[in-house]
Amino acid sequence: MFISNKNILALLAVAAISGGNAFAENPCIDGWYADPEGVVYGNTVFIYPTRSIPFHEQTSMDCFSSEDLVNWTKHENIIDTTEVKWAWGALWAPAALEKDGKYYLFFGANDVHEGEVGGIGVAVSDKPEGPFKDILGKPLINKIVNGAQPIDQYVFRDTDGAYYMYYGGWGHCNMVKMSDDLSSLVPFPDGTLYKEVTPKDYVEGPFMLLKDGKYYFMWSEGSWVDDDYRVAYAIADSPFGPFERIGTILRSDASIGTGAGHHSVIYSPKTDRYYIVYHRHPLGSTDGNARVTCIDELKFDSDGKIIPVKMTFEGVAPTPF
Ligand code: FUB
Repeated sequence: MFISNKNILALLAVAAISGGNAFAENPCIDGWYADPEGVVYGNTVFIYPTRSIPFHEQTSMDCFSSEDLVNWTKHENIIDTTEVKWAWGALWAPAALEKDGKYYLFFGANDVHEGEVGGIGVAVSDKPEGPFKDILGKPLINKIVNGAQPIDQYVFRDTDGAYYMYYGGWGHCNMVKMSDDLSSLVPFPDGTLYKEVTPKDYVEGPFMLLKDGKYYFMWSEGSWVDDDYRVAYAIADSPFGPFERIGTILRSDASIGTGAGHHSVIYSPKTDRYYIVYHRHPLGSTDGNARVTCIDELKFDSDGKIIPVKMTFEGVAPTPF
């Protein structure tokens, strides 16, 4: 009997979910990678991370693709600072999405401070794995508004087709509305361009998940170099909040890894399961940049609350998308 690759994958997924042992392993990709943005394009999952290497060497980005969360293909140098003329270094924390057949990559550059060039940029490609071209030739957001460093953007498509970007470091989170071509900001109905939506204890790394009509807003707290780095969340009825902190969903586990945070969430419609893609420090590491990318399952209780994540070494079962 002929069994296609797709059927083998589905069989493996069922076997693993029902007690088999063909799991993915954590870290799920080799190398020092942080701030992973997981995105599903068709039946393929992409991870866009920061290269967590010495600061002045963070001048390029790689991405990774997989059809099962177990086997990953590396796509090297999808964008670098020779393409982004205004960026001299520190390409951080990408956000990726597809719109109208084009693949957009947002990123932070230069660890920008007041009066400097840098901030959030936007690039585009015909393919998810790049190469990406800088669209504007300058930052999309350069200014420090409401105290928020322009880094760690996440771009969210609401049910009415509006695109919002949540971003911000230094303990402040802003929300902006994006133009149709995702290359400029447009005012909210009240004429403002920036709305501060900072939840209690927020530090950086915002992420939004729409599930069952509720807006699950998540963020990282603490310092990313320390063991107390963690992820917390709120649930709101609107993308504008208010975002009332409910609790911590990801944190250090002294038997698995420390400083777990800056995450994203992906959903497999084929298994109806959610997965958290995040970074953590390996046990015993002392270098703040020693960060690896991992995937574990994200589960909800019967009230829709997020159950704190159990980090693992074995990772998740083979999963089709
Ligand atoms: O990787 C560089 C910075 O570290 C990110 O922008 C922050 O979110 C933190 O993870």
